[in-house]
Amino acid sequence: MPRVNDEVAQAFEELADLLQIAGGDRFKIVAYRRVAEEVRAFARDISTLDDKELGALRGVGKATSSKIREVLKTGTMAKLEDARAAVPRGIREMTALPGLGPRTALLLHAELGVKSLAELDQAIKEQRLRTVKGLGKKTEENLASALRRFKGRQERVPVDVALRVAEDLLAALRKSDLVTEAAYCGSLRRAKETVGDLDLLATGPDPAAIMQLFTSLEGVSGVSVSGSTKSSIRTREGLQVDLRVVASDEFGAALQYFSGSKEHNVRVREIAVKQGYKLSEYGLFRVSDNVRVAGATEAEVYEALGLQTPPAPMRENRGEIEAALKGEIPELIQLSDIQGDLHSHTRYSDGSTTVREMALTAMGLGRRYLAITDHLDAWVKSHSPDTVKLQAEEIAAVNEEFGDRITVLQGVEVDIGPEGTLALPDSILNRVELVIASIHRRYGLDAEAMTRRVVKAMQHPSVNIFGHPTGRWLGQREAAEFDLEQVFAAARDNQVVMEINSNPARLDLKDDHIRLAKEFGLLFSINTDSHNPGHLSRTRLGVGMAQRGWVTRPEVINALAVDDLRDLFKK
Ligand code: DGT
Ligand code: CA
Ligand code: CA
Ligand code: ZN
Repeated sequence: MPRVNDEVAQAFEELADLLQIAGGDRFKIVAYRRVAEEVRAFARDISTLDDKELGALRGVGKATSSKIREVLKTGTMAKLEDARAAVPRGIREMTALPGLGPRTALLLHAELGVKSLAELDQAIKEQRLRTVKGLGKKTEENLASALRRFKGRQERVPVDVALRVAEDLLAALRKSDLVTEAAYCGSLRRAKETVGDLDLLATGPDPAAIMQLFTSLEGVSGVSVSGSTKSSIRTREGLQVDLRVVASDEFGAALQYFSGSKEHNVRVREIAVKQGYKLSEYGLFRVSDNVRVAGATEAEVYEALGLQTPPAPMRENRGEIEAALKGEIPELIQLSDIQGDLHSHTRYSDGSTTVREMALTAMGLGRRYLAITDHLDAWVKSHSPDTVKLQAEEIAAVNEEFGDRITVLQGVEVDIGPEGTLALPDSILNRVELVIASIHRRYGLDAEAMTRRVVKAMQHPSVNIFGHPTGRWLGQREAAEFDLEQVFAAARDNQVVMEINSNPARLDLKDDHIRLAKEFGLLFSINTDSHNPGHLSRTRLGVGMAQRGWVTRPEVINALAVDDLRDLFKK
């Protein structure tokens, strides 16, 4: 659709919203919305229309025509400007929140005096929305989660984007002779699923020159702080990046401090104080004589305090301090442990390419096996019923060609219906080597129905893996509200493996849920859910999430060799 049409439509929509908030004429409001719809749906650029053609659009009379001309000429209309002036800016911002229309915005303003997103946030925290007639507790909860998502979308960046930016910047810094060491820390190093800002550290003999280099790097779109030891820039991706340059004997202490989390650091500092030390980003100092006892490496800081060094993804004060004190930090799964990938798609469903192309890329990444797990239900319905055989032959040919370098397994990803039945007949499920069962539709069932649905699916003897278990979609959809404990118990009883889906928009299961699943003794499969070859390198994102969930190598089925894996699937 032409961009000008969109602009005009938006102006009319905004006008309608504002008039509605201000209590304007209902018929006019409806008429403006209709014009917006009509203009938006019009295929040609409306600025090319003559008066007669413009007047022929549905709902467009003489007055509207001239308003459209006004927007085309000036980008706005007098009437819209008046309406904007009549409605406080904050209230206009509020209507940008999904689920908060003009009617509710008006009600909130009239009843609670709320006139901005910040005030809305406050009112929700104080549970005042539920006191308003016509709103109630459910609306309050819905708006609370909409607001959280809205804030998240505005401020936080997905981990894959942050990782790419960080690695590009670090590579550019490391390439220079000015920099002896550089690293990223903060939430990215802790492998969080989203990142607020990037925290980089560097060391080198001439800090000012490093700063000079940093603020002029390619991809920097703005510089907000430019000091001799700290600079902040914004990248093209809209990500804020802080760089701190420290002395080389402070590097470890700074890495420890800026890796966080804050909660973890508070605990470590308490331990330091109890032992007569002071810990800061400059080092670990003995209070009695102010001598620095550690600081060059992170390990020496932890060691001096009698602590094991917890891997960064564990540092959330969720038990890792206790474990480190007792020397019981688990040996977490590493990317290099991963032997294969058990979830991928090809042209047999919604993937972009062939089995062979996918296998080639997986091979290049050092994978020893790859499971092709297409959604075969649609294909089976619309094509020959022997799709499974056809695909099996294609896979056999690829296995023949690549010999012992990579093994391609034939699996399926089967949809779990609302009642918990699987979307493919047993005759197909029995013929493939592995079955991933996942939910793709109808997430809105209540918790009880969802739980029943998932438990029933797991009881099907063919199911090996529960795919992207909670269905969360970062910034858009929360984890489904089923009873995780019942589901995990059913998975244990039926030997179903939990997926840790590495799609950066999913990262599902997430850390807390992984730890709960571990308590049930469940196993995990860290999968990419690739729909094209580029997705196959996402594994490390899933490994990061697994590390945040304290997962060890014996708990990960795709750290097994392919023969052992095949045994496991013959349950
Ligand atoms: P983010 O950026 O929101 O994704 O999360 P972080 O963890 O990267 O937080 P950020 O960028 O505000 O700070 C980076 C690290 O610096 C943080 O993880 C721990 C450390 N830090 C920041 N402020 C404080 C503080 O007030 N006290 C302590 N102990 N550490 C702090
Ligand atoms: Ca940060
Ligand atoms: Ca920061
Ligand atoms: Zn999939």
